[in-house]
Amino acid sequence: MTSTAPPTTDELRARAVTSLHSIGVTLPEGDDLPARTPLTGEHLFVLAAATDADADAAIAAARAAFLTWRTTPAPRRGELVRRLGELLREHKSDLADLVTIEAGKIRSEALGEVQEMIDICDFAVGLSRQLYGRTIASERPGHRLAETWHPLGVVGVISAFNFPAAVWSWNTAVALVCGDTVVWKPSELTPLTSLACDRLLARAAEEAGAPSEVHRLLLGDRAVGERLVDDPRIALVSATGSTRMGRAVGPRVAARFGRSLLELGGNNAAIVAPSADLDLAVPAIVFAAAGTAGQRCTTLRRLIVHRDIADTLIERLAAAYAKLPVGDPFDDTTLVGPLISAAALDAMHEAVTRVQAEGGEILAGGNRRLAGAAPAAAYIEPVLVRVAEQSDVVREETFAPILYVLTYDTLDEAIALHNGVPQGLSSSIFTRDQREAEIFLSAEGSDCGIANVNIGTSGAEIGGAFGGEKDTGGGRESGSDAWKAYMRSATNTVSYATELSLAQGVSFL
Ligand code: UN1
Repeated sequence: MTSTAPPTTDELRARAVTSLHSIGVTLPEGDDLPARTPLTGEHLFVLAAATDADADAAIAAARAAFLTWRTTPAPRRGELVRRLGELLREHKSDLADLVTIEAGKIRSEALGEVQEMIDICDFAVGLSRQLYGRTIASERPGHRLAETWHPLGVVGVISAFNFPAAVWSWNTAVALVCGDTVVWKPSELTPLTSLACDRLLARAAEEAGAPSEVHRLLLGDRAVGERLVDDPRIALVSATGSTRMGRAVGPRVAARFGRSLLELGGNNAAIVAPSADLDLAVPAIVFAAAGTAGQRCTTLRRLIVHRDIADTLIERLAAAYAKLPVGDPFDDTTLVGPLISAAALDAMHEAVTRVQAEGGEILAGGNRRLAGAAPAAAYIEPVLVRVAEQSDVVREETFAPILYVLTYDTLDEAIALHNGVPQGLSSSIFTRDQREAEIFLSAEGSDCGIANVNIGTSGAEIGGAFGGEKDTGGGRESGSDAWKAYMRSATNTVSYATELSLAQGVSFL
């Protein structure tokens, strides 16, 4: 396969300017925060990072806004999110352009990311009328027990480059209807997308009559994130990123009794059983492993295949990998765009070298592409590699398109391999055997927060709760009842009796 070269940096800059203008963004010009594109690896603009004083002012403004926002009726709060969803529909293409330019996603996945934002806005608008608490039967006559959900405070959102817009929207749309305000520290690799999201929300607030301070954006590096982590005015820190980052964030927030919601690394696996429908499994596996250039936290990184079908499946996968178009993500025929940076490419090379030294056999991929046309960019063919055992390198998350193939003989063995890694985000089994599928989904099966049957590990819908166990951090975002993390509950005991009665049969006075 030949690779289509990306547009020039000047062309990408012009395209970014068109999208930013259409959305209404004015760039904060400065000299300390470069906005770059992985398509060419070059700088587009240099922006200004937030200072410590900016961070302090943003947190103070969001805290002050919380005091009024929390008493705004939830369905009214939903109107703000509804307007945001409408603006996202209107600017879907503009925002997707920025996602492609900054994160390197192919067009279809960039549009999918914005669709995911629209979906969560719809979900959150519905939720704004469904923040239900339970009524509980009291043990005492003339008493009523109830659970009430109240807004929590300012939510600090720390997000990663790979979903530069959608992860913000999962947190922000839900937090806003829950009555919280938000201060956002996006990845320093995707400032333009963040500015566009912030602007769309500011416009939605203006048009919906909500205070603009319900949301504050802080561009900058790790130090800005640390401000959010340590500031007692931030009630909840919702952080997406590496396990290393989560290990630093979790204890620091806990030390001040703040709440954290961590969505960290994954090392997602799929088991392919002998009865699997391979016509379904092959494209599902290739999308999950090579899609987004292997840079989703839900990316499929380990394939655990029954020995009887291993050769057949490997042959089919290797053939599909050999045909994967790698190159310009704006080209409609491309399926794999660039890695985010040269450092990501180095990490990928290092992992592949280690696994080869252990006897791993490269079955497909691994060649660099477009090194002449875009020398500062990191285009690479996704790698398929057969390994004999689940060694340390296989047990680590390398944020790149490497799929390790392991074989198994019994389902017990497959599940043990599957769960034998530190992370626990997403998982799947391909089988037509209902018993196997149910065992995989049961308490003795997958230990992940997401467990699928006959569909890959990535590309979860927003309606379910999203997150994982073990080193993935334990948080749940997005749908289902994940909203409860953004609120505080109060248990109310109300007596309408004429005589005092104490619980547990205690008598006094
Ligand atoms: C992430 O990679 O941080 O399930 C989020 C998925 C997407 C979200 C991924 N809906 O792959």
